[in-house]
Amino acid sequence: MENKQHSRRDFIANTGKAALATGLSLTVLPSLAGTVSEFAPNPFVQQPLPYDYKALEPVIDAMTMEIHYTKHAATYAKNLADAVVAEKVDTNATSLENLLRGVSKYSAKMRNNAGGHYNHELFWQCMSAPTGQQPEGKLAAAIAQSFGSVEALKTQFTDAGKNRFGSGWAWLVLNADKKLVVGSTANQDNPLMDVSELKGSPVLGLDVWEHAYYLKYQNKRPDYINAWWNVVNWRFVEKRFESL
Ligand code: MN3
Repeated sequence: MENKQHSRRDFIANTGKAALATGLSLTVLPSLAGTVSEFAPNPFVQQPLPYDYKALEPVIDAMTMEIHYTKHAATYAKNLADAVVAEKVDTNATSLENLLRGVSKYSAKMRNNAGGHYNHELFWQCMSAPTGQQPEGKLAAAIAQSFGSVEALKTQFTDAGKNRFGSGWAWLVLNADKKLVVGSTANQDNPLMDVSELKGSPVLGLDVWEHAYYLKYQNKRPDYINAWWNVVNWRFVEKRFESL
């Protein structure tokens, strides 16, 4: 089942690339139209996890992953689908990112669930089985320019996550000046939103809600963040950065 879904996703992604390469119109792929910086073939729908629930152990335990994906994140996706219908959003005509950019025009339900869905979809992709990867290429150069070093970036980002009071997210963001910056948002807000103080395109996001870590780390959010660096999928983060 999961393999089948994966190959379907690969097929869609490759079809999109092939269409670009041959100059075919992307109108045959409405879900991709105008959404070049989005990372999912159908951004309004929860995508299969790119790995097993236990893949991120020992950093994130299988039960936390399963509850997080099938309960918390699935609920955001369902509530987003309801809000999109209730508030008459044409998902063929607008991207999820554009909806987030103008989210102040919609209800609190839309804000919480569009943000919650988008943030989790990005979060899953930002992780992979512990590999000891380090940032490379253009992303590594941009990190050196903005922060001085990867270690300095990690310190700032970890502080942003630790110091976010209550529930929220820590972010590495490409801002309007094409500079990398670090910050955090409350609840399920994100830096795409017009209501957010931190603004830009999310490159890397970290969920610091207690549901993301409480079973294993209890109240020790800093321990969770420090361990989390071991499962960051820098190969994905590099691609994401280069797509912006
Ligand atoms: Mn979460």
